[in-house]
Amino acid sequence: IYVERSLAIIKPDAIHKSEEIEDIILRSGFAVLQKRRVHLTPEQASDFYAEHYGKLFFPSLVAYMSSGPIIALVIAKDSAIAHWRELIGPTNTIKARQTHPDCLRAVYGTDDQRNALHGSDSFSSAEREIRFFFPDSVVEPVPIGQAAKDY
Ligand code: YYY
Ligand code: MG
Repeated sequence: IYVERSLAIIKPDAIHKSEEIEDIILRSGFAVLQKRRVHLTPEQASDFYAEHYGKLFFPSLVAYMSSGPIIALVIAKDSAIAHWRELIGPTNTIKARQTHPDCLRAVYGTDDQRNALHGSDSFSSAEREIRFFFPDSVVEPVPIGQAAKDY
């Protein structure tokens, strides 16, 4: 059995709350395996969100994600991908405030686009997104119990 990993991003609108958010991540039982603060160029933001290329919101999404520094984290726990998605909540912060008032996007997000946090949506996107931010990271899965002491 191996721990599952997800990419998490603290986006530009929530960067001033990053310490508080990292604290919540740890208290929710995730191990933080890697962490990097970066300011993406518009081209890098476009690459990261390539699946949304051509959609109406794409240009403003790219502008938002390259508007300031972000923090990318590799987080790990059992079912990390689903648990982190559940913790951050629905994509649209405004709707999230109505239906999931305690989720992180409801608390830290700004509007229907600037939603404070990113989470990988599947195993394959997690692998791709982790490699995007941490190209040199180990590819082998991390055995449970070793995450905390080895990283
Ligand atoms: O995975 P998640 O972030 O919850 O949503 P996606 O559908 O993958 O969209 C990525 C990103 O794009 C979202 O976090 C905000 C933005 N966005 C938007 O501005 N307007 C939409 N209608 C849908 C998504
Ligand atoms: Mg997505």
